[in-house]
Amino acid sequence: MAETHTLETQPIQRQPKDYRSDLEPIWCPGCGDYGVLNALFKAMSQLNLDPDKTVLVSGIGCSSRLPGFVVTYGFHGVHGRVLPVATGIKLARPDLTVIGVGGDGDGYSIGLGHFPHAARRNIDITYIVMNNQIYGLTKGQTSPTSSTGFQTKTTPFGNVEGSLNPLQIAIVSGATFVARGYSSMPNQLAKIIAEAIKHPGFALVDVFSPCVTFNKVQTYDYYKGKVYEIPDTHDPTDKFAALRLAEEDGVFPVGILYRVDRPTLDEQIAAIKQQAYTESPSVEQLFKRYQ
Ligand SMILES: Cc1ncc(C[n+]2csc(CCOP(=O)(O)OP(=O)(O)O)c2C)c(N)n1
Ligand code: SF4
Repeated sequence: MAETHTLETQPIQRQPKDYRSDLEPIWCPGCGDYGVLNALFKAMSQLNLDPDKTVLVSGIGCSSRLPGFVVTYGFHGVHGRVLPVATGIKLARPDLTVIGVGGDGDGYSIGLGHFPHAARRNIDITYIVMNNQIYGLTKGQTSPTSSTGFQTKTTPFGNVEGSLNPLQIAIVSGATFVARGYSSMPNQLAKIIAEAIKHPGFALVDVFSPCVTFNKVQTYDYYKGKVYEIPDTHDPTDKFAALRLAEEDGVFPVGILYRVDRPTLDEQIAAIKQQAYTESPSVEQLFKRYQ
């Protein structure tokens, strides 16, 4: 009698290591981006994401190398252009999980024009920004999140500019999920990233990710005692409470600051497409309309 084979009916539970590609990260030893990568592996495993249905999109920078280290589809794009590329992918293929990654220079300087628009459109993507408050890849210039007074190669006498607050910009622009993580708290960061990916809508996860080579101010020691977990008593639907948390200076709340529900861009576009297919007039009717 021929041997019978039963089809695998149980979904495979992927482990964090299953998402690791053959490419070894070339970040400096101690770079915070390793913690972010590990947290992402954990989050992907917690959600059992299918690599064939997941796309990582990045710009340019040390942090933007991340898609190469993960077994998913990846798009290493142009500096500052994570969000338009990610938006296009999500609109073309709403069935995919789309995750944008990059640095604070990439996202909040050259890419800032795209940031409030992705937030207000509420496109269903997750955007993880590895915020080291400096340009790492180009060897240590100030970024928009660099602190005032910060001495770098471009600001040898100290940075005279104020720093922008990405969490507040995201909240006031209409993002429906806004969180902060810390690369040295990978378990908490993994939970935040998993919640962000599950969230239907634009989800920002800004992550403190120290640059050990060029940022000698915002170091691991600097964050010690300053980073604290947002207490359960915080109501993440309270916009003003979220803005106040984001405003805190000298101490840094990590966790989910803001989370609300609103229709996403991709579901609204899909509905309009459906309407256009079912209600579109014939060519003859269109000609008549313009006669
Ligand atoms: C259009 C364009 N402008 C400038 C650059 C040079 N450049 C490459 S990476 C980078 C900044 C990277 O800093 P950040 O995004 O903070 O990432 P990090 O390297 O710190 O992870 C810059 C200015 C570029 N590649 N393309
Ligand atoms: S230069 Fe900084 S950001 Fe780039 S890999 Fe090294 S530590 Fe990380």
